[in-house]
Amino acid sequence: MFPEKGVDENEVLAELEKKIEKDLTFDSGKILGSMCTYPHPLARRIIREYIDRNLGDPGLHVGSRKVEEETVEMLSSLLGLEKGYGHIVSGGTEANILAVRAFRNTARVEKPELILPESAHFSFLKASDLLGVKLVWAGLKEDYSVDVDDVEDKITDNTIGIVGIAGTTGLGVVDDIPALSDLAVDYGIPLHVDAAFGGFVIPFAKALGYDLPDFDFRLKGVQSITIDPHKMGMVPIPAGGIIFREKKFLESISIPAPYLAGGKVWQATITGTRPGANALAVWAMIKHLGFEGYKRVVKEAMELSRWFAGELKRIPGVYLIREPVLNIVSFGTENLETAEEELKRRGWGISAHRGYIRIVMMPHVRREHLEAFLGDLMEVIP
Ligand code: 0PR
Repeated sequence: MFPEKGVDENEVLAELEKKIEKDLTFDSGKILGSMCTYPHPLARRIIREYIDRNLGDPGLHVGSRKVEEETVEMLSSLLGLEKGYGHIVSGGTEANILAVRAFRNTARVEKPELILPESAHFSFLKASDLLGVKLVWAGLKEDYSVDVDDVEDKITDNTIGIVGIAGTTGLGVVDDIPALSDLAVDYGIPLHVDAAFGGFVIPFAKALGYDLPDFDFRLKGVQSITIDPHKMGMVPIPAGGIIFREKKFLESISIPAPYLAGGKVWQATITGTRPGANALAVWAMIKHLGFEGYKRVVKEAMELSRWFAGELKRIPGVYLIREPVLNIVSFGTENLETAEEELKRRGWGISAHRGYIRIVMMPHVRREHLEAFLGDLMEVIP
């Protein structure tokens, strides 16, 4: 019911606090299955301060628009591209939708089809539904990466693009993007890399010496990349990222908004009015942490994952789905559903809907949290 009379601020706050009391918070150490994290204090400060900035009307917020451009430039450079074209968007879902939309609009075929791995995130189902693009699923190999031969077999005249994943949602697997890129070049089809999670992990892990495939614009077939600052970038929600190699992709999805303060403005994003503060926070976090800072975060997360995987292997009745590739460890148990239920009852923020439990070593996850979790796990398995 819409209240007739307003009430005092403190009363509202007290009522609200009560209502959200049951929310799990990142500082509780109980959230182990999320790809989001406790936002960095600098990012929080920026959001608070500049919450009014709207990138949907860049003529009003000229400075913020420039900062978004610089952010896209910095992300492009992280991904091996001197000048990229893109936006800070609401998340990986919007970024993936924009990529599929750009591929569809530039391909101009009557019955568009997109080839993607069976491990792809469900955001592509939304893209398919919204854009009338048929999804053609490619199978996975034993190591859970996409079967590139199967991708090749599925290419037709209707193929508008191929998707590769750099950090799958369930297991953190990185597809053989170099092989997919070769295919893309050979057949003249654009390749989109969903690095929503891996984009803020792989470049740093490679610099630390982890053996991971190339996945970015250094590969000629890669035409677009999703990279989400609101995952391992430690920026508050919403902050996704989409980068295109060429301007034509962005232009193909740009709609004129003729009456805005900046004169005739072109909008490529799904959202019109959109938070400038989050783009400013991405810029600030990249400036503040730099490559070295993110490398430190990733080093800890990768080491913790290897340690955790080793501990899991020592528990009878528990098995790893595969050795960790990035900072995600997924495992199964004999009576998974009962174990999940009991772990949740004990307050753990995890899920097992894919047939395994996924633990994501986000920056808020510490060894002591995992030790406590392992203790509970040993108690709940038969
Ligand atoms: N691409 C990949 C590879 C993803 O893993 C995800 C999200 C997306 C795209 C879509 O990104 P947005 O959710 O930003 O639109 N993967 C997470 C997942 O499904 C999303 C998530 C995050 C779920 C935090 C739970 C959570 O607590 O696991």
